Amino acid sequence: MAWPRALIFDVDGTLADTERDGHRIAFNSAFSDAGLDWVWSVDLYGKLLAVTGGKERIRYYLENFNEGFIGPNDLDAFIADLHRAKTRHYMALMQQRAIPLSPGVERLLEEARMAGIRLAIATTTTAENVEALLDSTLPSGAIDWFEAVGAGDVVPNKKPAPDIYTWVLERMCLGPDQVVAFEDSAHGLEAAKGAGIECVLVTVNDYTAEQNFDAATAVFDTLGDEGSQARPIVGPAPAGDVVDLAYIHTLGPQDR
Ligand code: XBP
Ligand code: MG
Repeated sequence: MAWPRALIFDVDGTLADTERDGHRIAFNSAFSDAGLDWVWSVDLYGKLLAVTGGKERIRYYLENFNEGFIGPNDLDAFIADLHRAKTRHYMALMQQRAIPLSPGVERLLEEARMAGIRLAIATTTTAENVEALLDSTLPSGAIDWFEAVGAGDVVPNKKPAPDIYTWVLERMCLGPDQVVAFEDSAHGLEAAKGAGIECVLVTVNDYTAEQNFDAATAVFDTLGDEGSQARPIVGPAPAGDVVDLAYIHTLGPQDR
């Protein structure tokens, strides 16, 4: 199979449903440790997801939902400290195996590895969080399955900017027309498309199901797995009931 040469995965919401019961909980624990009475509810967190990146999200919260907070003089350092604590809490949650991979993710990763299709990650979350999630859900050393791990502050502009996808493509020496991106959100879709990746396959979750995915090549509830078929929201149904390499190949240029 000449196309695609690589699969590039977003992490949060795509590899696993980590926002509501992972990142949100870790933010709240960090706030509590710091003696702050901030509590990010499930609903509020949905609004805060308008901004990607944890440090950026804390700042957005202060500017839009907690304007009365009198912060320290060095707000950047304060936010960075809070965010480091949040990362520690998130990693601890992953060590407790708090969040499983989404249906079909491990199946598709294994299939791609067997077929020699290259794998990469393009995420706005922190690199340690990616490794902690993979360590808790896949065989040891699974981070090495991914040839490039584009994460967090490695680029100056987070999604919806295309920078993280461009960074990954450069590291893999691949063009945008040689890969498929997997995303769960409108921000992620915009980032991949902005980098010139036409084939973006979206799997939705509770926070992203109502977003606009008109620009996606296909939209599913999940990738589907044994006993739970992938339900297409946009695009053709896969012949084998799951999003597998045979199905992904049908989404690409047919002369390759
Ligand atoms: C998800 C995000 C991240 C996480 C928090 O990005 O927006 O900000 O919510 O991560 P993606 P950090 O779906 O691209 O993986 O706190 O580590 O920034
Ligand atoms: Mg995501």
